[in-house]
Amino acid sequence: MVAAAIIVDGRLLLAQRTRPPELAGLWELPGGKAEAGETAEDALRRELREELGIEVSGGDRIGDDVPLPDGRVLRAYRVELVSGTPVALDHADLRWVDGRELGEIDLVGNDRGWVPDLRLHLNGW
Ligand code: 523
Repeated sequence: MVAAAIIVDGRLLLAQRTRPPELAGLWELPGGKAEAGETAEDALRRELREELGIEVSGGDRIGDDVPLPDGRVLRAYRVELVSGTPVALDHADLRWVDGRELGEIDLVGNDRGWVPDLRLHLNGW
């Protein structure tokens, strides 16, 4: 599983989940499942095109791997917004947050461990 940290002008893009019910309403770094044969960057480019209608590039790791209960691993990557304006095609809503807001928003549990790393990127930008 891959998740994207998209930072523009010192703000991080968060997306609000619609499913499953236990995660609906919580905020996440957008992303999804890498398909067989896809690199992480391929998967991020495809998922973000499908979910947000944007083109991204890059893919340096951010934060630690998060093991999921089903045996998969969730990894976050810093990507650059190349073109487009994000639209919530598969999420309930989108928000751009600064470092302070990132600490106050209700993130999905799996993404919470990345907050200190994300803050470094937000403040150092
Ligand atoms: N997470 C998660 N954080 C996060 C993402 C992108 C995903 O905790 N930033 C978890 C949530 C789900 C699982 O990863 O337990 C699958 O995410 P989902 O539903 O966004 O990805 P899909 O739809 O590509 O994959 P499947 O639902 O597994 O088919």
